[in-house]
Order: sequence, then structure tokens, then C-alpha cells
Amino acid sequence: MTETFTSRPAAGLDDKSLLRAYRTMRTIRDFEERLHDEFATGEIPGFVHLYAGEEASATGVCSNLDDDRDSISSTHRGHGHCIAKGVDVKEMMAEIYGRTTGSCHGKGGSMHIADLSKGMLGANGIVGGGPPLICGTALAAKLRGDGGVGVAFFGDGGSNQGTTLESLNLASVWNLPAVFVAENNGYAEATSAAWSVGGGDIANRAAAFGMPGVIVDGFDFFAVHEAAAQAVERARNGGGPTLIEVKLTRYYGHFEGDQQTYRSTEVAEAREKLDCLKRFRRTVTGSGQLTDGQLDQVDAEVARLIDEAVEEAKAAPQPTRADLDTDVYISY
Ligand SMILES: Cc1ncc(C[n+]2csc(CCOP(=O)(O)OP(=O)(O)O)c2C)c(N)n1
Ligand SMILES: [Mg+2]
Repeated sequence: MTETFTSRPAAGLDDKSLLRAYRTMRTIRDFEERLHDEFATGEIPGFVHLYAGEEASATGVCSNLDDDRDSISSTHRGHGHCIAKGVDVKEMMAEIYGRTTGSCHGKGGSMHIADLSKGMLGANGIVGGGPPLICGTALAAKLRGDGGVGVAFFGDGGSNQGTTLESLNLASVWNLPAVFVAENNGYAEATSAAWSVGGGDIANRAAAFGMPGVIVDGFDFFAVHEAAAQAVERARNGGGPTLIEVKLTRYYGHFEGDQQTYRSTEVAEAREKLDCLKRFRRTVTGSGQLTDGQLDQVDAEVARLIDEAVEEAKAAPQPTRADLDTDVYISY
């Protein structure tokens, strides 16, 4: 049966870990809200899909992972996953602006940000493209025997792709150290998950593949962190894969420019009543573990970082024609 996780305040995390988690979520939020404004000026090339509202998912999961042995795959909505896995924020911003100082030298843009040194295999324009990659990295970790884990993030839409279902099966039969994180934000573009996801909750599908399936409140950092901690621990110790379904809401449209005629008041309500940053603050100040002053300081530092990231990205050079021939094969 599918288990539902509930929040346990602070979940044994020390002050430093709590501050780090808050900083990560705040950085994702500010990064995305700033991009929302900057995209409207027309200066950013290509498509941008914002992760605001979903911060507790990437942060709660990735706070259980190491840089060197653990890897993640992401989606078209990948900025939050990148930040949570430790990709440099200024390089990310430059990448989105298509500048040579970007994480992929300005040639990938929003949907292809990758940093293998951080175990971030890449955002991915192919819905359902990530899970097969993670079967590969999880198999590699299993062969290395270093306890490494692969985590695939995908959406409710991605959960219906054959690639995802095949990956769940492969991870099961090969007993791979993999964690599958279905971020169910209720929509695939404008299509409601209530209509498109057969069998009710995505986590129910885990039973068919003989792995644990859990449902987590995606507004609750602590619930996500704990569910992921158990799944990662199981994977590291040879217990095989887990499917975690994180229920959340995206605060912006499917892409920047989406008129969102398919929904009305749910975002305002989520921002007001459910927001993961507000909830985190209430929990850690209520328990006396952190003060409002400490969190306000993080807010100020992150605001400065994002200002600098945008300023530096705008001032950085664009790739030249000669750059077309590099980063293709061996100079990658
Ligand atoms: C294989 C494939 N099919 C269709 C698309 C077009 N597409 C891009 S995003 C998207 C919806 C994805 O929804 P979901 O997986 O729920 O992720 P979310 O956008 O909600 O984060 C679709 C259909 C694509 N990029 N790749
Ligand atoms: Mg979705």
C-alpha cells in the first residue's frame, strides 16, 4: 500500500543544515522570480519553465545526496534541481542568457544546464528522458560499489512516458540504487493530472514494479527530506529503488508566456496558505531552532547574489561563430 509521509519538525537536522536548506529554497525562489521579470523584457533567448513553488522537492531530495558519487537527472523545469545539486548560480544565469561564461558556454540554455562535476546530468527537453539515464548511472554506481545513488526527477506528464515505466521496471529487476521522484504539480502543460494519470496516485505504480511507493506533501521540506533520506539509505545499502510522488503546485505557467486559462485561484491560495518557504520559517522559528533574523540575513544575501548573477550575465560575451566548432565531440 502507498504510504503518505507527514512532517516531523526539524527531522534531526542541525542548525547549519537547516540554514543551508533554507538558503537553497530561497535561492531557487529568487532565481525564478527574477527570471520571470527578466524574461518579460525579451532579453532571454528560448523557452523558460519556472520551478517556483516546488522548491521543497528538489531541496528536500538533494540535501541527502553527495557531489561525487550521487547523480540526478532533471526535466525541462530544471533550474531548481540544478541549484539544489550545487550548480553555480552565476554560471546558470549566464547559461540562460546564452553567454560564454555559462555552465555550458552559452550553448545549452535553460533546458540543457548540466554540470557533471556536481553529478547534475542535465536539464532535459525530452519529457521522460531522465529516468533511463539514471538507470545507467545507478548501474555504474552499483558496479563501482561506492554506495552512489541515482535520482530521476520527472513530472506527472513524464510519469506516463514509456521510458519512465521501462526504467522503473529495469531498476527493479536489476535492483538498482535509484530513486524516482515524480513531481506531481497537477498539470502536463494544460492537461490535468486528474485526467491523464491512470490509476490515481502515481506512487501506486510502485507496487506493480515491486518497489516501495510513497506520497509526500511537496510544500513540506521536512517530509520530502525524510522520505528521500529513507529511499536514499535503502538504495545505498542494496535495498533497491523507490518511487516517491511529491504533490505540489507550480506558481507560474507551464512556460513563460502561458496564459493559464486552465486554472484560476489555486496559485494564490498555495502562495498564501501552503508556501514551502513560509512553512519552513514557521517551523524552525516556532521550535526555536533558528531566528527570523538569521533567515532574514539569508534572504538579503541571496537577493544580492541574484542581482549580481543577472548583472554579470548581461555583461558577459556571447559565443562567436568560431565557438560553433567547440564542445561538440572531444573538446566537450
Ligand atoms: C517526449 C516529449 N513529448 C512532449 C514534449 C512537450 N512537452 C514539454 S513539457 C510537457 C509537459 C510535461 O509535464 P510534466 O511532466 O507534468 O512536467 P511539468 O511541466 O508539469 O513540470 C510536454 C508535453 C516533450 N518536450 N517531449
Ligand atoms: Mg506536471
